[in-house]
Amino acid sequence: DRVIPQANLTVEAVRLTPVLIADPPLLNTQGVHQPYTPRLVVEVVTEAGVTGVGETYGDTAYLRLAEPLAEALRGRRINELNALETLAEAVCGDPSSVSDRVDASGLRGVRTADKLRLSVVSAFEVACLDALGKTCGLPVHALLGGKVRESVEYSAYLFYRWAKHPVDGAPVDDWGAALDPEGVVAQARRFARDHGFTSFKLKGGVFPPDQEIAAIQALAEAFPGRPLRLDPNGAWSVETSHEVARALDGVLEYLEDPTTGTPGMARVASATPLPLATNMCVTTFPEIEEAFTTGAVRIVLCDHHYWGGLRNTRRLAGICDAFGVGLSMHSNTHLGISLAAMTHVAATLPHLDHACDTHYPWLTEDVVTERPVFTGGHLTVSDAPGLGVELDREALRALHERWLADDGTLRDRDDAAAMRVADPTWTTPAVPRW
Ligand code: GKR
Ligand code: MG
Repeated sequence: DRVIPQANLTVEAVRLTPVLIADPPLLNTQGVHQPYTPRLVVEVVTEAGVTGVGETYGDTAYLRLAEPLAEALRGRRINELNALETLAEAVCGDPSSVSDRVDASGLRGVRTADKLRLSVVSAFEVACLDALGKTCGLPVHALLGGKVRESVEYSAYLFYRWAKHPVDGAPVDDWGAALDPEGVVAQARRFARDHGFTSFKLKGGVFPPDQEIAAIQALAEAFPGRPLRLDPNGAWSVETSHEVARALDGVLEYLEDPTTGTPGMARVASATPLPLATNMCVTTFPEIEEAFTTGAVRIVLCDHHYWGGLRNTRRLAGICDAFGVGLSMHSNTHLGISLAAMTHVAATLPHLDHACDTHYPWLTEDVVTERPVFTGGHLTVSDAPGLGVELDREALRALHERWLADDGTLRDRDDAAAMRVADPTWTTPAVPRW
């Protein structure tokens, strides 16, 4: 009776639910967030009736890859995780047929067909781990080898932003605008007050570099000694990056993706003692060698969505260790399912050297019944079976209905299109922008 019956591990059904979630008007170098952003919720149900959940990008291209994988998973076992990537390769078809329609923004690095598929696989892997954990009575971190910390630290993710979307009927919040150093510091103070964050990241690439340097200097004055990061998503030339690095050396904990491409990052890195970090030029295993051997980056921001799941994230962490490269964590707009997955994997990484990024505090909606609470900027690692989250079916239904009702304009993230609502002349800026 100590053996788990096979039926308890066999997948009976997989449900895919695309949703649209409210998103504030956060600015980045490509434009501004749309009023709603797509996410995909994946549910894996075993023959014993246990449901595991996962979450990934919800743009149409991801959904189209997820459909055949959902079909192919039926009858397989939730513990056969090493076969997931090969299964996806076999059944998802050639993702190059859909890759040109997704994430034109490039904020997540160059989007190759493989990356799209891995981002889809990640949600299935997390859902299987959740179901497996619930079946065995073990938390996901235990399935990954066990936690090495009781809580995971997150940073406040500061954005330049408008007070509201320039669209009638769009969701509104009470944050107000943040378009200058004072606004950024006020935003940081609210994050610190409400969630206890002591580490701060500013999304840059929005205003000319001098203004963003001034915002970081204002943060340094307001929060002396606290870790600060600036991330313009590759908006600057190598020369501009040198200037910013000179101005902020000793002020920043790290500078994230000042310029695009590994060779450019290596040129910036060679001229500054300031550590460079990336979630753009190292987002797949084949990209690691060049970046690490040329000294282009000292910190990689892992993201289990890009890398194909929690186990691949641990593999990445091992490679970083071997090269003496530090580890941090990247985020895009995401729900509580992914936040739980991020927290579990982060809890298992011995050399996670920096507070993780999360967009979560910007969100006013979720599909989990209990919203996680940050204390002192940390989330406690759950020891409940699986991820430790429960789906709020009513919320999931409502957010899915919003997706169904959309005419297609919001089903693919398009920050440039959202910007054009305010400025019809806006085109995605050429890189480098400054
Ligand atoms: O949400 O606007 C945003 C961010 O710019 C996001 O798309 C990036 O992927 O947060 C990300 C980053 O660190 O580059
Ligand atoms: Mg980044």
